[in-house]
This record gives sequence, C-alpha cells and structure tokens, in this order.
Amino acid sequence: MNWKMTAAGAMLAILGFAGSAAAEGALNIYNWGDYTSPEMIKKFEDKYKVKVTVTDYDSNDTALAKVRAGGHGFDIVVPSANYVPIWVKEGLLLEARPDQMSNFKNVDERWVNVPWDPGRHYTTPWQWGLTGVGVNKKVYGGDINTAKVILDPPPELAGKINVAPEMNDVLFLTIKYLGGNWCTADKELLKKVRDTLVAAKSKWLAMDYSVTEKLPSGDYAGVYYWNGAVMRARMKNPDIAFGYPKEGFPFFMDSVAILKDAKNVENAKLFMNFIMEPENAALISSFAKYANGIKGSAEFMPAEMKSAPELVVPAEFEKAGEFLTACPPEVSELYTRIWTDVNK
Ligand code: N2P
Repeated sequence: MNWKMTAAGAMLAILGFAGSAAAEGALNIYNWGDYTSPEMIKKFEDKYKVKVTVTDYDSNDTALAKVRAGGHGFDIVVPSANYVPIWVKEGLLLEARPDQMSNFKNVDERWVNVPWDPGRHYTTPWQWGLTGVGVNKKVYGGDINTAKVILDPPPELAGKINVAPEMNDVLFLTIKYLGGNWCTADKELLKKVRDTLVAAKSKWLAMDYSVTEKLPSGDYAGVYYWNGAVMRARMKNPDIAFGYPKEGFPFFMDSVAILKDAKNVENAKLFMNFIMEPENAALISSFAKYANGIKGSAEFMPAEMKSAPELVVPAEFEKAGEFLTACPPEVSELYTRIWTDVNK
C-alpha cells in the first residue's frame, strides 16, 4: 500500500466518522411494535429533516435485555412505568430534563409528579391504558369481565387464547384472581399463582404480541391484552368485545426516554419536545388507540375514541384497576422465577 492510498483511506475514515459523530439527520427509536404512528414520524422527519428508524420490541424485558447488552445503536426507548426505575437505577437513561422543554407545559398535571420519575427529569408521557380481556362474542357468549376467561378458560375458548408476553401484567392478573395484593411475597399464594398459570397455559394457544391482526382474523378467540389494540381489533371485526377483569386489572403508562449512550441526543430531545405538542400526541393516540398524557390533544383525536368501550372504564370496574408499580427487587426475583417456570 502506498502513502497516497493510506492517506485517502484515512481521509475516508475521518469523513465517515465525522458523519456519524455529528449525527445530523438520524434518530433511532426502539419502541413496542405497532405502537408508533407512521404519520407522526413522517411529520417529525419533514419538520426537522431527520431520518427516523423505528425498531420494535414485544415486552419490557426484551427491551431491557437488548439495551443492557450494549451495541444497540438506539437513541430512544419507551419503557412502562413499572420498569422506568430499573432503567434509571442501572444508569441506562440520560437525564434529559424534559421538564425544562418548551412543550412540557402541555403535560397533564396528573402525569408530572409520577412515582417512577418524580418531576419528569428523564421521561415524557407516550401513551397509557390498561390490560384486559378481549373476546370474540361469536365464540364465547358468557361473562367476559373476569380473569377466569384467561386463567380457567371455558371450553369454547380453550386452545384459542393468546396472552401478552409481559411478565408483570400476567402475574398481576393471576395474583388478583387468587385474592392477593400486587407485590405480595406470600409463599403459599405464589405457589398457587404458579400452579394456576401452568394449568392455564396448557389451554392457551400463544403468548404472542400480534393481536391487532390475529384477534379480528379469528386466529385467536380470547386474549389478555392491552385495551387500545383490542379497540383496533374490534374496529376490524365488530364481534370483538372488551372485558374488565373484576378481580383486578393493571393500568400502565409508557414513557419516552433517551438512552445514556444515544448517538443522536439533540434529535432525541427534539423528538421528546415534539410529542408533547397536542396535535402530535393526538397522532400517536389516533394510531395506536391509547390515551396520552398531553392536555388539549383529545380535540384532535377521532370522536370514536371518546366513547370507546375499551377506553372508557365503566364505573362499576373503576375500583378494580390499579396502576402497575415496580415491586422490590427481591419480590421481582420471585416473580421472575415463576415466569421462567411457566415458560418452560
Ligand atoms: C400494544 C402495546 C402496548 C404496550 N401494541 C403496553 N405497555
């Protein structure tokens, strides 16, 4: 190799490096699948001349494991409330101070001083909702406002059930069904939780994420899944109905955070501020059919969202809902063990 070639090579390397270090024009988002409005992304790309790439995950644990392993290349992640404290504690998130951004004034007061991120130094609201039961009424006509549909399924639904692959949501449902409190460490109760889940799982078809297609198509006749996705399924197939497990169901909020090793921090901050604009938050919700935490966004959302049976919790079930929190690490360890057993 002569000197000139080496110099040219070095030159290219420098240019290439400078190109990615300056990171103008790119943003890599790691989010739950089928959850990010393409229209909102396009609007952001056009406004800031940034090329956005969205990569999907199907559970909090998948996302956490991937980022923990390093080398992911993502700038933004969208963990649920019960996971944010773990991300912060492990030093995976940048303290991006969304609370100091210009659009923060649009965040509903209710979602500012949240236990998982007091004052919102790390995260900004994405969407919130709850996990409940979705059933095809043509297949099963009985009571759907109970966890029994999933945990002790009627013969009509056996072998046709899909459960969200989200450990805490499933354990929450089962603990409540058996009369326990969330984050219980009661050994006897947890043994029952395990046995109930092992027995129930033999009657499930899948623990899969793709419900917006497979519930309306008839591949699944019963699901334990998030409300917005079931609303989308019902819009494709009116035989789908949503039930609120009276024994107890979990509420969630997913929040947008910037990763500590993000390469495109400025673009990620622009994105955080962008989604706190009511019209943009409305695009997010109109696509995925969950509520968001941004004041003034509802007026930009389709009318059917204001009265959707999946989004408006009936008064009689309001008390059964509980916000899903992070359990102490020693309790989470017990739950992880049960989950591993159930998934064997
Ligand atoms: C549904 C995504 C819901 C995320 N596609 C629940 N945290």
